[in-house]
Amino acid sequence: MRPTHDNTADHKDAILAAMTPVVMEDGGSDGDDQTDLLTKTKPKTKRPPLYKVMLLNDDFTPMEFVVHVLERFFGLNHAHAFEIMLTVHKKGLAVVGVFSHEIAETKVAQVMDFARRHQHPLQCTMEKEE
Ligand code: TYC
Repeated sequence: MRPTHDNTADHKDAILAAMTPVVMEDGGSDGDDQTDLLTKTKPKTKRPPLYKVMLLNDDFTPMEFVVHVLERFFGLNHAHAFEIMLTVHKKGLAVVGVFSHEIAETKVAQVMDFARRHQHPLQCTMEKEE
């Protein structure tokens, strides 16, 4: 006679599998809407924000000093440094690099300190990138 409830080992495994929530390592779909409600999570892979470091124009800092700053603190070659300095001179400001918050802060502090020590009013600022 056939039992009312099939309690074979295989069938017990199938019942347990159906009751076990599927946790996907990537938070993706397992193709089952029911378990998705229980297990879908946002993969948090947000990159840290970047910061633009800018030089501002003024009427007093010598051009050669600005070129030197760009070579020394931003690793630009002479031609590139001269070009960026001229952009600042003509347009009022220019982005001279994009960095993590900590590196950007260090660059700004280094430039401001160097300018102050040489008694030039050169200004360097940072701004979060959109
Ligand atoms: N305008 C300055 C001058 O004519 C040169 C200069 C360039 C100053 C860039 C600051 O960030 C600057 N001597």
